Amino acid sequence: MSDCIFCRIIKGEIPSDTIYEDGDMLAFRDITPQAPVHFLVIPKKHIGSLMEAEREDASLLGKLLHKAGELAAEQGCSERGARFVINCKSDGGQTVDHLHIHVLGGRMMMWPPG
Ligand code: DGP
Repeated sequence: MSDCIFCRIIKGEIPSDTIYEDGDMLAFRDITPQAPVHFLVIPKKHIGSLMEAEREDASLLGKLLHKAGELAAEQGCSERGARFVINCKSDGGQTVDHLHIHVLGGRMMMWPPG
């Protein structure tokens, strides 16, 4: 999608601090980090939100989650853990309409969310 910020990051039109890339996905540091470790894992396929994902996307979603866990460990969160967040639509606090998994770590997270 040409006007989607994350699609433009995938195409290299907007620079990002990339920590992982393969044919299916990209992981890069969040521009407004909320924790010492804060990166996003996104599919290269434009999917507006988790609730727009289709059944045929199930395998891709699994790959994204698995890689998010692996990267969290690589980024130093293996012992103390991390928070994995998918904001969805307005009530969920989603501001960029391209499915993304937030990975936050390096500090204790609060619960419940505000
Ligand atoms: P959400 O609110 O769940 O839709 O989170 C979107 C996140 O995307 C937010 O934490 C900030 C981040 N973000 C927005 N624009 C950019 C950008 O151009 N570069 C990077 N690295 N992150 C961005």
